[in-house]
Amino acid sequence: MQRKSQLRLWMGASLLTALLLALTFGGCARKPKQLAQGGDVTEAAIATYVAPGDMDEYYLFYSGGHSGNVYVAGVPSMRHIATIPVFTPYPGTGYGFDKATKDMLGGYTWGDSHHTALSETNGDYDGRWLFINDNANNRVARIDLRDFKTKQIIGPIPNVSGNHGSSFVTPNTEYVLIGSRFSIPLPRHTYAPIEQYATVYKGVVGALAVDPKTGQMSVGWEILMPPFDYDLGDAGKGASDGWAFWTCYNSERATGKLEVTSTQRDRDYIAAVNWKNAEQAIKNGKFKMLDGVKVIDPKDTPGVVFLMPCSKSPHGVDVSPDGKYIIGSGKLQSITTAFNIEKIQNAIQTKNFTGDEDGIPVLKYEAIKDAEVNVGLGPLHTQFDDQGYAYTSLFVESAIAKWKLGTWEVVDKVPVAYNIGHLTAAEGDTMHPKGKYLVALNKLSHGRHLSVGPSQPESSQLINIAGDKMKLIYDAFTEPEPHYAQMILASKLKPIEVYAKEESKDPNAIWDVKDAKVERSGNTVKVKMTAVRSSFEPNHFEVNQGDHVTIYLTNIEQTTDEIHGFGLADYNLNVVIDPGETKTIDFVADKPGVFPYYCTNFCSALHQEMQGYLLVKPKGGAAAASRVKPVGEAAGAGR
Ligand code: RUQ
Ligand code: CUA
Repeated sequence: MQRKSQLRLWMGASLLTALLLALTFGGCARKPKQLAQGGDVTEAAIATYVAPGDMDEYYLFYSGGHSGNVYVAGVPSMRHIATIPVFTPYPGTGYGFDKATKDMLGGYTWGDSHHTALSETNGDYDGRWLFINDNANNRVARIDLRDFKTKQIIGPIPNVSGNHGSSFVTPNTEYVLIGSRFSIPLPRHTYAPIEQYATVYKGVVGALAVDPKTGQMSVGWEILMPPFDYDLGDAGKGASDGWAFWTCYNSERATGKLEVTSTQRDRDYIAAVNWKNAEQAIKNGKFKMLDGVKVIDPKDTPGVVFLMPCSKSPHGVDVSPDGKYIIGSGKLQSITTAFNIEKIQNAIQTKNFTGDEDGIPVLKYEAIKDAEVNVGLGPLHTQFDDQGYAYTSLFVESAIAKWKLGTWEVVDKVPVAYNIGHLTAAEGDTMHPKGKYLVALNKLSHGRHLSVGPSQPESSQLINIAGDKMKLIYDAFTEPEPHYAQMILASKLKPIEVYAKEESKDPNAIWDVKDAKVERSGNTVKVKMTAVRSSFEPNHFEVNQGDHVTIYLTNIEQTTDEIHGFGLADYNLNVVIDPGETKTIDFVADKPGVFPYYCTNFCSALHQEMQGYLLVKPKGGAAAASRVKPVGEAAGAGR
């Protein structure tokens, strides 16, 4: 099997080489250009080409920014494979229309998803869950990687405002980190004039606890922080296990035009939280309740939080694979700072402080740093490979710098197109990065694709990092807007292909068309419905106007890919049921008339015949029905 696919790969590669050579020397109109970075086109093509029917080596999970989604692609092909809706309704999979997902969205129709966080065991991806934060509405979601579906959304999380410094996980997924990007008077919904910003407004950092069996999140604890803007985070591991770090800007506690007012000081901070001590403080009762959450005030609880001075307006903070170095990047300077966890712990023990902020000790910068690495302009985020190198994205310079941990020399740079934000290397934020691939997540893509007008996609560029020199090998594009992304070995995931009938826990599921039924009690109507190639059962049912209708719809198929949909026009209902899945559809039949329902997923030769009717008898009988205006008319149709 292995040999066969290797042979296929080799044959594919040689065919491709022949083709590319023919193209290069044959004077064809589509002559491949030399890569801008001087790389070899043929080599790049072979490195990224995944032949039809072959599989990619890695899954790439992109956050979808304000689209509220997560995108799944394969590496090295960079092909988009799926969209996982998280914070936003998504008709493509019927997400946000059935009762369970609608309840989970809690009335919100968007979120701003920033940082993917694959669950970890002993500091490595374990392929169980993917967490992602919502920067807008202070939430965190959990996707189950067994079926690639969003299973929980927690939030709005009390006291957190703008949950940006999230959802990084600790090495055994004990916690998912949370943090306030915006400080506000607490608890939420408290009013205080903006003039009191520096004294009354507060930020928090904290953690959601994760049930190790189920992945279920609950609010763990929070720490009351000065009114800075908590930006990015990362959990310690190895040598720094038990610590969590967040960068913060605006240590000036300024308001107004922050681009000026918050960049006055030479240094801002990284907040270092000893989360094991935080756990202990909670156990010892050293907290107060704030909006239902256990909140630690660092001035009454020493030993939990310390501030590490960092280059001004820092953005990313990233812990090296062994946990020894904490890399903080100040986006307004050309250096990135490598802090040493041993030195940090020493400085804490010897009380090598230079002052405090609201009772939180500030560590002496010179005592805790190992190096300032001159990486280039606008450093943001850092990832790691398996050879002891770090890769830092340079927003202003539009490049990636490769540098060595420990010797601190910058050994290579590759330009990207353009203005890179995050970057992600293969398992590049774990204790055992894999090297080989790096993806640059760029903010601008101008001129790299067919024009689609003023609203342009984001660009992601695949870079080969296997050799000494980084080689740009592929351009891909996505919908707005990936922030972070993570890459996990495909072999670590074993997704299911159908929901097994034996595992169904829904008490309202039925598995035989003969069990389909309509039950009425008062003005409540319950419909147990099946979907199977190529009909719904019941294929019509009648209710009275004003009835509360619940349909329990089971796709009784047990065959891969046999998905059915249920679209009901005028009632704005669209649900998709995967094989073996049951979904609950809940609505009030407030519009009288006859409404067709039909299968939305092309499932068989008789897919088009998979349809039925909802009949809604008008209040006051048939005479009233003829008086009811058609829906379009009532709404004032046309523009
Ligand atoms: S951010 S471009 Cu929301 Cu992670 Cu750095
Ligand atoms: Cu079922 Cu189309």
